[in-house]
Amino acid sequence: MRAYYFDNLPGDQRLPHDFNPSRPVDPDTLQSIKVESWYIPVEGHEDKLDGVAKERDYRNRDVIEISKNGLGDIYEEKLKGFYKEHIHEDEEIRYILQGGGFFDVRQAPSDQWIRLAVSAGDLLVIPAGIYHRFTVDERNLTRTVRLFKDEPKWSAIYRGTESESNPHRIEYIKSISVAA
Ligand code: KMT
Ligand code: NI
Repeated sequence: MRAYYFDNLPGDQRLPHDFNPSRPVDPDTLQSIKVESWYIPVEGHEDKLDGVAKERDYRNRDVIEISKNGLGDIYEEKLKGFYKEHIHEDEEIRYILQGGGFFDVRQAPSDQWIRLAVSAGDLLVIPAGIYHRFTVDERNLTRTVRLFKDEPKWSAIYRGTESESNPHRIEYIKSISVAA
């Protein structure tokens, strides 16, 4: 996984949006906003992924293919939805099987976007309460395992007044201020 500051320029969300020269984000910065990642080669990943799932109490999972093929007519609409800034009340855990994409996460308190470029083998954990969004890249394909603590339910809370007062948002902000 590569992490760098998003260039904030208009244009296709599927393009890298890397500054020139690039402004990489170091592991300490990712740690300070509670983003975690591992690399597990896809070939023979099952046991290792099961290990992480067991250790962190992720009891459910499904596989989703974000592509024209996988989603058909709703592909473009889904892409727009994933790219709308939101939070969740649980961690977002993704293991990329094929293709890749970009998870953009907001660094607090500066509110700068950090772009996480993921490809096959990347396991990414985005904490509850962090503002983020997702897009496929120019490959137009992300096949990913979604891991869940409980039932595979997934609701997004879009950024606004309500998200700001959400207890998981407040808890997240508190947790990163103490850690800093
Ligand atoms: C989310 O909530 O941001 C997503 O599930 C993105 C799609 S999974 C790569
Ligand atoms: Ni999300």
